[in-house]
Amino acid sequence: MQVQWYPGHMARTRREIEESLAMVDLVAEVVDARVPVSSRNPDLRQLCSRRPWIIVLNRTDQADPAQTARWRSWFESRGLAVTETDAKSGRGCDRFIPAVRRILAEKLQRLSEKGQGGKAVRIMILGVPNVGKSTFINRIAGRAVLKAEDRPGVTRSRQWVRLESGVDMLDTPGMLWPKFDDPRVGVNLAVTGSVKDEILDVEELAAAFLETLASAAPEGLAARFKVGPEQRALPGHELLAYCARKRGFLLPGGVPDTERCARILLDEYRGGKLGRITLETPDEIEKYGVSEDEQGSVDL
Ligand SMILES: Nc1nc2c(ncn2[C@@H]2O[C@H](COP(=O)(O)OP(=O)(O)OP(=O)(O)O)[C@@H](O)[C@H]2O)c(=O)[nH]1
Ligand SMILES: [Mg+2]
Repeated sequence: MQVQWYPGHMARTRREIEESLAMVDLVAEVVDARVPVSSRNPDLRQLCSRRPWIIVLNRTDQADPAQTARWRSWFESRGLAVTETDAKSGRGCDRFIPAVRRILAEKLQRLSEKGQGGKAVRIMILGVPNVGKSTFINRIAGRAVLKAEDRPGVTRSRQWVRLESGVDMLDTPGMLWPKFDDPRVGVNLAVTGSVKDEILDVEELAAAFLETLASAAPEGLAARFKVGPEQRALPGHELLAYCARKRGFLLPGGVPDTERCARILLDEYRGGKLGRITLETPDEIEKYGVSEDEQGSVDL
């Protein structure tokens, strides 16, 4: 399934990020812990590759904790600093600023020797839509300065937020890239809410998602939709019809109401009713090959 979503304002966002880059000391990329690779925009990496970088592995409350630990090691083994957060409750957010100060320690030391130690540290927050960038900044700031809502595209322009601790944080609109090379990336971004629902065929999405779930979380599917080992290998559309029948979602004449089932499946996943499920693991990603263009070189 191919999901395309690159509205006009994305190009403007890209330009604004590029412009702001010279002003910031560090880039913090917020990613969704349920899809830590699919929710990374390759364009952003390229755009900001010469800045110190930290990964904010957010939405950890919705992800499988064991997988989150594996992802953390995976990123760290590639030389990237990581903080794990649940911006909704605030868990983990207090470790972010100390981690940033550690990364910038040498630069801050140099500035202080030059008598410029009082300057604010400037951090740009980047990420795909709806991962929790604005909520994260609100948490760190300790007040709800930025608008945050459960849909993609809430933040429309850049906004600086000044913290008492001598840190300035720049919120940016969520950014996608023009084309997903792997169709699973589109599915993962749609399921986790980074792509607007209206542009999607919900049944097609649910069918593709069910195939992922059948391997990533068979327990959740078994508990809510009675999917047993015999059904797991079914093609997505058949699996969707099976789930609709098992839940009693039927149209007149006993036809499975696959559209209703699709909506409920997505709602239940997003609402955590299927459990804390991470949709991609480091092993899989290694299998389908991920580029190694991480931030090796850093301008401090
Ligand atoms: N469960 C959970 N929900 C979160 C977390 N972080 C953010 N949210 C919720 O996710 C929704 C989106 O949050 P935003 O902060 O608006 O996301 P954003 O990345 O700024 O989105 P755009 O501005 O649209 O790009 C809100 O309903 C938040 O409450 C988290 O760690 N866990
Ligand atoms: Mg926002």
